[in-house]
Parts: sequence; structure tokens; C-alpha cells
Amino acid sequence: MNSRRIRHTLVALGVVLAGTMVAAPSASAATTETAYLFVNKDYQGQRFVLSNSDISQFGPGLNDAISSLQVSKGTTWCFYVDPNFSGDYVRAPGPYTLSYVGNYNDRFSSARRC
Ligand SMILES: [Ca+2]
Repeated sequence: MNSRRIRHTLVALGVVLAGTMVAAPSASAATTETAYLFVNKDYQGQRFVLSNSDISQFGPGLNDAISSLQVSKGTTWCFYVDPNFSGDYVRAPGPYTLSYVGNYNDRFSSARRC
């Protein structure tokens, strides 16, 4: 009986939601090129944010400490076990999440977009 009115209401809601979804990507554009590094597995412990700059030598607290990581959509980062982007590495094309870096645990020393 009231089904037609309800359907019109749902259609209107759908239009509103679609508009929100279209707007979302541009709003999050500022987060591209970003990598998040965590001292503990499962994205726990101290967090380091790498944004729009490569780091040839991690500093104290970050160096040889990372256990999990995330890379935002729209960028790819490589994480190296030695300084100056050398040695074994993990390539992480965003969106990328790694709750535990396994054999690379507590070993990363440099990172760059790749
Ligand atoms: Ca660690």
C-alpha cells in the first residue's frame, strides 16, 4: 500500500549515497604516496608515516624494528633490509597491507617509491 512511497524514499537515499561515494576518492587524494610502518605485527606499536619522500637510512626507533606495514592506494613502495635502497627488499603496490613481514622482521633500513 505504501510500497510506492517507500520505494521513492529508497531511490532518493540511493542518489544521496552515490553522490557521497563519487566525492570520496578526491577527498582522500592527499593520502596517496603514503606508507605506514609499525614496530609490532598486526599494525600495533609505534607507527611511522612515510609520505612523498624516500628515506635512504631509517633513524633510531624505525631502523631494524618494523614488523608490519600498510601502503595507500595509488603508490608503490619498496622496503630494503640495507641502507641506500640495497639488499633484499619487499615491493608493496598499494593498496597493500602486510600484518607480519616474516623473514624481514626487524630488518628494514631504507624505503623508496618504486
Ligand atoms: Ca618489531
